[in-house]
Amino acid sequence: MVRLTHLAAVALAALALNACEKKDAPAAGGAAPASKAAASQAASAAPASAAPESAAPASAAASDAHAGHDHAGHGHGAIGDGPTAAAMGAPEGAKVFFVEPADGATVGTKVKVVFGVEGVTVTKAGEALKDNTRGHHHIIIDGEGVAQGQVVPKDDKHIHFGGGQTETELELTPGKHTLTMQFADGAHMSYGPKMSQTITVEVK
Ligand SMILES: [Cu+2]
Repeated sequence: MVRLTHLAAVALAALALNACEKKDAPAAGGAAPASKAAASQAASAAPASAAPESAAPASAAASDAHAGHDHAGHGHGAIGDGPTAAAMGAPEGAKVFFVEPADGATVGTKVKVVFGVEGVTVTKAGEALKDNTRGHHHIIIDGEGVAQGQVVPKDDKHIHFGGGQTETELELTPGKHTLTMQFADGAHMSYGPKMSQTITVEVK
């Protein structure tokens, strides 16, 4: 009886040791479950009991790194670390403007619109997410520009030109309307009021 138990213990210990080696379990803990004879699954118990200890420092480190950068104005997680183009803001002196129509123009219900840029390059949506010299146009009909870092909504009044278009034709109802250009980065995040212009047109 004594011998059997002893043998069993040795066998279990050997098993546990073996399991540990095979699993390259996070060190330490491995021996402990073996002494509890129950050691039903020394192999799985070891990593499990070791996990909380080794996981804690790892996640703490992660959240430290996380705290190290500025969260303001960028959509976190979607595009990885570091500021997005929109969060950086467009370069000094850059602007967007309507080439057509002119502010205050009287136009038909089909309105040709031509977008102008200075100091930035028009590119497709989804590209150059960290490059604050790039982005694409949006038109907001009878609405307002979008605050810097906010994603431009997509609906009847907020039209994206994610293909990198520099002109379009709008269909408007008769009456007075405002057209607002809004430049935004590759992730549709607005460069804010500096990269926006609003004009009024009279549709006849
Ligand atoms: Cu967009």
